[in-house]
Amino acid sequence: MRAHVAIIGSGPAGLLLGQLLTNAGIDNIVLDRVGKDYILGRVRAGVLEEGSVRLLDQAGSSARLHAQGLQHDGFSLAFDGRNHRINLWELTGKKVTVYGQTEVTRDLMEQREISGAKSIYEADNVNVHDFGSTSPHVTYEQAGRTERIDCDFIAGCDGFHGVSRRSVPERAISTYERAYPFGWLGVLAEVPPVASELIYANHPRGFALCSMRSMTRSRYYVQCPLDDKVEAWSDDRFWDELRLRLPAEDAQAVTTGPSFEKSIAPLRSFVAEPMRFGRLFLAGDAAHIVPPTGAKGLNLAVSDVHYLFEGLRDYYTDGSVAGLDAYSGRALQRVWKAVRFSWSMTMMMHRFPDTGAFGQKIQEAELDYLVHSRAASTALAENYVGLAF
Ligand code: FAS
Ligand code: PHB
Repeated sequence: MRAHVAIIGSGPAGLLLGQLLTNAGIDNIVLDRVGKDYILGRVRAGVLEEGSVRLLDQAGSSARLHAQGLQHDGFSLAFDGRNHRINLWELTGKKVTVYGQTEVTRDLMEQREISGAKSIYEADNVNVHDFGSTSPHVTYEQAGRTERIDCDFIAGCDGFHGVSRRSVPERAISTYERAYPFGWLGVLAEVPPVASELIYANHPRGFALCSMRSMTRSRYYVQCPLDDKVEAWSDDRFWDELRLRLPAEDAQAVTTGPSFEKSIAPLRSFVAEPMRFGRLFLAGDAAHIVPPTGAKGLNLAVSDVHYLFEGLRDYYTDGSVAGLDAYSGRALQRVWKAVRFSWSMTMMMHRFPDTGAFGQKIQEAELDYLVHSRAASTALAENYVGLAF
């Protein structure tokens, strides 16, 4: 097989890049080690920046997003028993769209099927080869045979645990990491959300987040110990803990019900530099991870794809390599700003075992200053709605 671009990973980064390339007449093959259903069964992000919506518009994959997505022009910070609204629209003139990553992925998969572009699922033992040369290739195993894809470029969109970044020699890559001493226990339940906008709660018992997928489907999270187990959390225990961490008005308004998804995700900040190695380009979680506190993970994958697509389009349109040469620097400049924001939101909103009552008071002072200072609220808001691509 041969393609201009081999894309490893059929998550949002790989599928969005594939769609943009296909629309531009640049043939590409998407590979994934698992099947579509497994990918669609993963519950992840929920908030899209305007820049992400625009790129999905450009890809032609946003019809359902516009029909079903919820436009939010603010969210609340809850602390010391009260809610404080951050008016994104008034502070930045921008909004965010609440639309689950699962739906973004579904839309992109459906569009790829319609386009007829080649996708290979359940590809075992995917490996990347000769990306330091001008003729890289990818191999994988399926039905007992080893297959080969010759290409011009490889896009490593295979997430944090993928093969792409691992294939780069250690001497050629620098990594920066911060692991947080807690995780998020998340549930999905077919119940109306407690409020019409998101609530990020700082509480002495721990962080909580009230989000949603629609006005009938809620997504909630509570901070939990790293070694916690989903089995230790009955629905009743979850609902009780969530309500303990919310202001009284919200705690009374929570509609409880059976959860149909419950999982624990660890939190980490991670960046790999550079994001380009010859003809191999890393995009999305393959290159960086952020704690979901700032709703940046999926949106960073999208901005990486924006920069990488522009570079590949220019290469195939007029032979220019400028965009490809600039990719890593351009992407990392935006990545680090989002990593900083996600880190700062995480430090401000969570209980850290070693900072005790003093740490709680410092966080409450920071939050009190933030919600009463237009300058500080504006800085928070412009990071949350997403910095320019
Ligand atoms: P993905 O991880 O989505 O996709 C990578 C794909 O590559 C997968 O389908 C995988 O099967 C495939 N792959 C991996 N190794 C491979 C190999 N060797 N060969 C072939 N294929 C391979 N972000 C937010 O903004 N908000 C959130 O609330 C949030 N919650 C999250 C919860 C969890 C548990 C995780 C893990 C992430 C969360 N994120 C969140 C971040 C998440 O949304 C990512 O940013 C987003 O999935 C990035 O998309 P991709 O880069 O496409 O990576
Ligand atoms: C979600 O709805 O899953 C979500 C929303 C905002 C975040 C994190 C997760 O910051």
